[in-house]
Amino acid sequence: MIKHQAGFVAIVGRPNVGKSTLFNRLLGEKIAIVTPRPQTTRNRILGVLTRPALQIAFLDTPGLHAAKKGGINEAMVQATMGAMGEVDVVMHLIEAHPEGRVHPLQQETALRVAESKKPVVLVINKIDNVPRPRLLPLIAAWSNVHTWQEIYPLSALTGENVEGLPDLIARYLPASPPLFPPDVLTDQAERTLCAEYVREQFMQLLREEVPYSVAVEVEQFDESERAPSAKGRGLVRIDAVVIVERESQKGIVIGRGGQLLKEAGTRARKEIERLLGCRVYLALTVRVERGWTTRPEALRRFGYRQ
Ligand SMILES: Nc1nc2c(ncn2[C@@H]2O[C@H](COP(=O)(O)OP(=O)(O)OP(=O)(O)O)[C@@H](O)[C@H]2O)c(=O)[nH]1
Ligand SMILES: [Mg+2]
Repeated sequence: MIKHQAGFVAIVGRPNVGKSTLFNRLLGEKIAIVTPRPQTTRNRILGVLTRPALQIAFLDTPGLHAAKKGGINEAMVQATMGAMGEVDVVMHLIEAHPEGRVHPLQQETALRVAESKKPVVLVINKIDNVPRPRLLPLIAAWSNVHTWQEIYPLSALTGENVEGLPDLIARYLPASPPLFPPDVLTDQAERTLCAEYVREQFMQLLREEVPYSVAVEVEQFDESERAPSAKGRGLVRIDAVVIVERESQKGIVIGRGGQLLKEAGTRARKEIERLLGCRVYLALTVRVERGWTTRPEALRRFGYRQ
């Protein structure tokens, strides 16, 4: 009989290295939101990959960075450190330097991850940015930083070399029956995913510090007409609130003549329709919650803090 393996794997690394892109690609679904901005992911997200003799529970995590005490950034780093403590294997993602070098900040984070005392697979992402002759010297440079269990180059964006990663990780997972039923993909509720899809659009459309002051809460998720009927496809009605932390940010989020709010709403609605597989009516309102990014109870409410 083939032995079954299962375990938890945390995907960690500096902000913006492509953790969520890889997480989604491994799972074949868009569960975590992805933007070109650092610090997009704010909480840890479970995604389960189920294969015939292997189940890997991946945890996508917020980026590791030097965070100020007491606010959302510290909570984000704590979420990542906590995840590292709970898993069988840590997958440390770095982004390939186009010149084939190890960046000092990356090295610092890498050594912090090495302290987890867990088996660490170093994944070099974004190899689509690296001229091929630079790749081997880059792998050699990283193997000098620490004795990693494995060094594995790939591109989460193009999918190059991603396919072999689960089997490589499996070498470090225990023999175990599956940890989740085979149909479980994530621990994120549909309404949470919808809130994240809305936040993704504001992360993309807003500038400077404003995207970091935005949280999104789904207040109503009405599925009463979700089932397709003789009249046509089903419909889900969603009321979501876009929360900012300063009065002056409200107007920015709404935009001139309501343009920005409308654009974000339209884009998010299309994505949510794809996710839910039905029509979606999405109503967005904007609310100010002064200084929410530094208030523990607000961070808890949004799921950014335990
Ligand atoms: N060229 C290239 N870009 C990539 C690759 N993987 C991710 N990206 C891009 O890198 C940016 C950040 O990707 P994310 O997946 O959000 O990165 P992250 O590590 O989850 O970021 P945080 O959640 O902010 O810590 C996005 O613009 C992605 O499209 C890759 O393999 N190649
Ligand atoms: Mg992310």
